[in-house]
Amino acid sequence: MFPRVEKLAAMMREAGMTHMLVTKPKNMRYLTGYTGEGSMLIHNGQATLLTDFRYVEMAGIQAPGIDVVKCDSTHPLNGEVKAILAAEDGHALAIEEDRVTVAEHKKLAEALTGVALVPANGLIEKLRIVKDADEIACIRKACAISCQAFEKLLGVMKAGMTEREVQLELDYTMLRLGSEDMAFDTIAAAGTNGSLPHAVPSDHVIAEGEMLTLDFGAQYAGYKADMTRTVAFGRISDQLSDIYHTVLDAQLASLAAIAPGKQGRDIDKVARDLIDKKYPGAFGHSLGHGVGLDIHEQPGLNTREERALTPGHIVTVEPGVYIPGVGGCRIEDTVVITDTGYDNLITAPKQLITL
Ligand SMILES: [Mn+2]
Repeated sequence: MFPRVEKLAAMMREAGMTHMLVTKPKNMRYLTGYTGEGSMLIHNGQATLLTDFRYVEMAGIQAPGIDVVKCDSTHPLNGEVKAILAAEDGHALAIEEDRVTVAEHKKLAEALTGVALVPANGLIEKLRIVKDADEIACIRKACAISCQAFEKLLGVMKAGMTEREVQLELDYTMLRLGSEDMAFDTIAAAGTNGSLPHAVPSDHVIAEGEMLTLDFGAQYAGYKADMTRTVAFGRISDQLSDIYHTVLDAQLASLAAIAPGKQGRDIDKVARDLIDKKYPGAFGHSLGHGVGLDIHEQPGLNTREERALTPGHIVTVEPGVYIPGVGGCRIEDTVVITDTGYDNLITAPKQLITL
């Protein structure tokens, strides 16, 4: 009934798991389409949603045919889980160990005496790492909205605006173009703020001679886009120009290295070696990360990633240079790995744009 639940069930059988309690909202959505609160028990190859009155009707609409157990104060969720395990002779429950809090774990352990709580070991994330055609289409759409919004912004953005004004204009434009939300809080960092990779937009007034880094993304059907562009206002210094072109060279070189079968660390190294030669230590974060329902997913493009890129992986490629007191630059695309290389979902120009 739910193909992804069936795939998970097969992985569970292989891992010797009989019951799994899914509590991450994105994982519940991925498996069945359900976006509300509650928990989902995967057992016997099926999904049972445990939720309260507020979500019972919605569950039937979003995930037609899903088995729903209505919980309330006299039928608490953990008690319902216990009853199902007891009826099915389940002695171990896999839980999302990177989500369940210490307090929740304590309550669960008290409610489920005699049941071992074991780690789910990221089985669902392993499924989510390879995107199917529908998911790729949603991320492509989110990226297209992001690029359209950037293009419109270029027509209205000018020196004299604050970072915050630019951020609001960009966010509003993405929403007008069909983005259901921001994929994450938009970053707008001008001048010396540009050395802060995750700067919060401020009342800083953008001046001639500064660069502005914009890191943003639209969201479509739950799926996120992630892109960064850095633009110049008026005439910038030779130093800033060199920073820009170093980052651009690193971004293009690492993109050119992308191919199925390559390890994430190989791609990271291409950009890192190039930048370290000119600006040692100025590129302090990883080259990229997976994107999907979450803004940071697997696989990574970083110094440790040994997994091979596989068709259906969607990753960002985002080298940067950050120099405190001077400024910074980052250029980022979101790409999908294909059988022969990659498909860049971000089409916005990358040559230095001067406004
Ligand atoms: Mn990113």
